[in-house]
Amino acid sequence: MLYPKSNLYRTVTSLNGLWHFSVVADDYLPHAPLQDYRLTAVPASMNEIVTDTETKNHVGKIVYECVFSVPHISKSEYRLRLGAVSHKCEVYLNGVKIGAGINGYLPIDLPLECLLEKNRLSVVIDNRLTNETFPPGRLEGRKQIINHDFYNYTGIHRDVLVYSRPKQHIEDIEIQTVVDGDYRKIKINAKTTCEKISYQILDKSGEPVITSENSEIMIPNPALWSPESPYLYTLIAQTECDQYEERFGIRKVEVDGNRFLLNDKPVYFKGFGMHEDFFILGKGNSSAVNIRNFELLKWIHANSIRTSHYPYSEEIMNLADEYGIMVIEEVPAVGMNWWEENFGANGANENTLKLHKELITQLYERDKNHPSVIMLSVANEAATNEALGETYFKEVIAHARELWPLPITIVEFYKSDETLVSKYVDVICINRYFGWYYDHGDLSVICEQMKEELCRWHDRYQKPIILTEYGADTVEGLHSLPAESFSEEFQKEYFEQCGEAFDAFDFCIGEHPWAFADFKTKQGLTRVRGNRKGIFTKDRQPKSGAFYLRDRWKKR
Ligand code: GCB
Repeated sequence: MLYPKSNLYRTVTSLNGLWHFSVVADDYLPHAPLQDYRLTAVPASMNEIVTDTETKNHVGKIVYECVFSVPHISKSEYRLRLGAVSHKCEVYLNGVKIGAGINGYLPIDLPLECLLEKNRLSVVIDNRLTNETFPPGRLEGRKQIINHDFYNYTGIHRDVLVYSRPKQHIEDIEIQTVVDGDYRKIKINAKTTCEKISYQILDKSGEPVITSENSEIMIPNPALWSPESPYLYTLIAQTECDQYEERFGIRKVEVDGNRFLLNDKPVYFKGFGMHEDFFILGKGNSSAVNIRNFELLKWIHANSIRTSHYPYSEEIMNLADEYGIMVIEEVPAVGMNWWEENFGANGANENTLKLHKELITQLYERDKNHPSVIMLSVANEAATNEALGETYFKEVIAHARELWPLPITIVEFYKSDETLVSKYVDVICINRYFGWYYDHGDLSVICEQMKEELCRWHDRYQKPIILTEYGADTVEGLHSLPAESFSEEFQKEYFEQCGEAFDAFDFCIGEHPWAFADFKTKQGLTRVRGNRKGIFTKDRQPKSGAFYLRDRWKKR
């Protein structure tokens, strides 16, 4: 799946901006233009824009509508790309259904076949989460029960683009890089309806490196991609009537014993789990917020992130390539730890499993050419301790391995002797909150408990381990000497204790404190205006712990 780009053969028109929207009944069909509407913004979540609780918390259907026109271009076809719509949607052009979206975090790309002079685009969104959605949820009438810790934002969260491409076009490009000893090659797998295709590779400064009609190209002495040197090449694929430019990097990823190797060198992961979340925008993509996040990641000497708990926008993936931030990609399988209650006694049904696999495929289709992606997480804190969970995830992981030529992981909540799934993955990823959810406020137990935990996992699996979550809610400006929970001092000392434990073992290959920044979640007794475990506040200012991590990671 190629991202829409404009060039001599292709055009892109953005439909971002003001749209009409309305809450609608379950049987609503957009046969006629909306009469009774309110204004909303794309991309954004509607929840942080409206001022009435009823709309903000609406569970059910909502329609978004806009009108657009595009010039007629002979020998070209138009398509529509919605970057992400939360959660499910049906898409109508001039009242006629043209397609549907199955989840809130991956693009919907549809042909626009019957365009008129003026076109009415309607997106009917359903924000309900059930046992057949990702993430899953449960409904009690109109009440939405969710089992994950982030706000259930509703809206069109990423760009809406109408694009044209030639009827005879390049459909897709997959770039595989092969690095073996001194041997470096790229293999291009291009899908095209054209007869002939040729390739040119440009270096970082835009200078041509090589031209070829062959889909296997040797690049003499290539620069490799890494966080220290995020070198990107550009591939230009050219046919007689189409052209497409794709950036790529050359790198080798491998797990060897206790080590995670990038270009044959051991990696220590420093970074965060995060959320796409900001004031007023909700989950709406914003270039300014994205760049601020990456500037902060570099400032604190991070080299990696996990896209907890769903795929992030394409723009974020491009920035990760460019800034040199390694990405553990995660599919929106979060909150799958209540099999009986949510999925029934027989576990997840066939539709759930099918969709889970489909999302892994779609994510691969979207992100396969990003050098920053170095591992795939198939779920966060799932019921890996149940026999049904084992059967389910064994199949999910096998499917992921067929596609992704990368290490695979699952982020674990259960203990090393409880999980039945960690044996199938390459890297152990665990979330642990010693001194917070257990022995709350006791800084003295953290280091020992963490060390014991790391040893238990390593003794059992002999695999490298990353702490993908650990942390403490911290209210900025709250100080306490000696440190007490919720204060900035507590968060800092908490990280110090954890750091000491991680440094004791070379099989511990990384630390991702939770979370990059404070974020909105459902209201609850432990949540004072959201989850406050951020190392940065929601407006992206550092808490005291950030300075400790910056210092530590500079040396690590
Ligand atoms: C977790 C979850 C994460 C939560 C975090 C917390 O284990 O993976 O989504 O936000 O704990 O703060 O409770």
